[in-house]
Amino acid sequence: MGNQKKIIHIDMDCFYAAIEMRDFPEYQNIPLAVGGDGPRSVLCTSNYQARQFGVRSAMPAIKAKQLCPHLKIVHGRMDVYKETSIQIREIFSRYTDLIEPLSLDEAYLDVTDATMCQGSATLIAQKIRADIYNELNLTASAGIAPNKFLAKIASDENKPNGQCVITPDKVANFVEQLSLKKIPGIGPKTFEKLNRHGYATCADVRESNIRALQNIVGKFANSLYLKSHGVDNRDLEVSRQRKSLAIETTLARDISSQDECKLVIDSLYKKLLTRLAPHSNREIIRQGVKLKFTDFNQTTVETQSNECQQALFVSLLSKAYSRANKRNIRLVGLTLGFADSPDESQQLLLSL
Ligand code: TTP
Ligand code: MG
Repeated sequence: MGNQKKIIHIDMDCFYAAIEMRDFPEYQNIPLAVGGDGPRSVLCTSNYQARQFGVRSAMPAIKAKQLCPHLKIVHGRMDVYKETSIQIREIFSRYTDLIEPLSLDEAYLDVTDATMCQGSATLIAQKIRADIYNELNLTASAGIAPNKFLAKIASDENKPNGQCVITPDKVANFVEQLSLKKIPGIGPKTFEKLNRHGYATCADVRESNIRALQNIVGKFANSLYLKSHGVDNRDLEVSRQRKSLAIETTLARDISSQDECKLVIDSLYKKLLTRLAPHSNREIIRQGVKLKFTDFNQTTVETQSNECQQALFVSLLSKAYSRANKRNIRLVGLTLGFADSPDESQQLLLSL
């Protein structure tokens, strides 16, 4: 079907714990949890080694210690987790503009119209996970499916450091055997209630009808019925779109001529075009060049522009370079400014 969406759900593996293991190698081969270790504190998360002992998120630290006496519990560093989350989102934005973050460590991406990787959502997910691993030294898992509901369930299938694709032709099969407790919104109590009425999997729900379900789960019945058929029509709730795209490089050695700067601009320009590809629907309104000098002062020259032109960057460079006053250059950067996109309601009107 031509109107099938391609949604990727990315979820970092034992996110807080993985960051602690990355930054403190002494935690790498021991069961580790993040949280308070006081008598009343609960855990935020734990690494996979600790999970083998039954240690879980939101578990009281005392109970976790009973299950795993040599568990090391460290305090969280929220500032580092937030900073890492921003870095992860920057990686997502290389592939699409349509990103819905759900928490610090997970997001939906809509890559239906993406052109990278020949439009293959599976390959895009692989590249995103490789970028995260190579640049941040962390692993992520991904689910790829025609909607948000299935993508989220899929990202959990091959955790940690794995991915799972549910192509449209596999949806029916996949939901058939899906346990109802995997459906977001069904907690342990609701699951038990459904069980008592004879519902354990999506197949059981499919054989039933909405009225019967309403008697058990009330107004959740509709959504449960649709989900059991693998249907979820929710669009992404996209976060505020980026206003600009910037790319820069700190030079291996300081340079002292405009010609050398121009060579750097030529190579940055090529990279900028690659980074621009996922944002091809955005209207360009500005171009800019940034130079940082050996004394760490920097200057930026910008001008209005409605396309990404190499020659314009070169002429902006001349102007920026004229401010060097014999200082050498240590960093060169290029920026593009975007017009605000019409918001969703306007887009809807435009499409009518
Ligand atoms: P999750 O993605 O639920 O868990 P996780 O990334 O630690 O592990 P998994 O590999 O199973 O995805 O949550 C992301 C982070 O949010 C987690 O590292 C810590 C924090 N968190 C809490 O602080 N309390 C909680 O109860 C949960 C579930 C998560
Ligand atoms: Mg996670």
